[in-house]
Amino acid sequence: MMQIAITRQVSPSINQCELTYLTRDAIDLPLAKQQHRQYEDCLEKLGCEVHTLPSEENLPDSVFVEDAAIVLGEVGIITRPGAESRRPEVVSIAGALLPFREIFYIKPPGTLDGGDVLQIGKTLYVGNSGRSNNAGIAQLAELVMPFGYNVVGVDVYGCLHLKSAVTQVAHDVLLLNRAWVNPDVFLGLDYIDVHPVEPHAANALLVDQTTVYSTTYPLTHDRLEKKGIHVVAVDVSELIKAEGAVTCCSLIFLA
Ligand code: CIR
Repeated sequence: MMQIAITRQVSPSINQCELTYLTRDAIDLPLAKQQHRQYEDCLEKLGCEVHTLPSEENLPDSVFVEDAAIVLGEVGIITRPGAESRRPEVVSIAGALLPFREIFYIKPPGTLDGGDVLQIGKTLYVGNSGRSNNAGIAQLAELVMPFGYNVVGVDVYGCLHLKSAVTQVAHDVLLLNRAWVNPDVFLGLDYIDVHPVEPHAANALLVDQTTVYSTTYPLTHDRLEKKGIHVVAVDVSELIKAEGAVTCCSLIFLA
């Protein structure tokens, strides 16, 4: 079994990206590309075989491949992103997943962004966000039920996606911002709070035993290390200006 990571090169139009909670700040395209390459190098070092799709000139947010699909052990779900400008992104992602998984689709009126789906074992926590609606969450629940997954809808407040508010940093440990999500939802799991001056710091990418984490949040990084979490830092500052972070730049699965 190989660990596959699907990524996509940064779009030359990334400065036209969707923004919801951030104000627009110029993104340095060459630097964004360089940071993205370093992110891919990091995944490779962690044992992933990186499959990079070519950049999409007219899809500003297409580097954020996580939002276009949910890849489970048994099946791939192609999403219907909440932002209309992002819907065409799924076509090439479906093509990239087809060799590895049977594919199902979220259909209108459902909307769902992969950034709203946090998988912990056989439970899929799904953010009821500005991007994912009840119809999308219900369709997902129906599609994955035959494979033994349980879908739990989670309210999120004041952030883009569920995984802006909470991610997994170790087998049974989450990193979260309790202003954006209620920790009581995650019964039986331990959690670490982001440092109060770093509200955006809850997005971490767990690859096996290692947590890939942005250099932008040193205070929360310290908290993770003090709790014994093994962290590898990557600088994704330009992608953060597009309201993205470390989970959203890849789709990682075994094949
Ligand atoms: C958007 O608003 O859709 C993009 N600018 C950012 C998406 C980030 N995706 C993610 O965190 N899963």
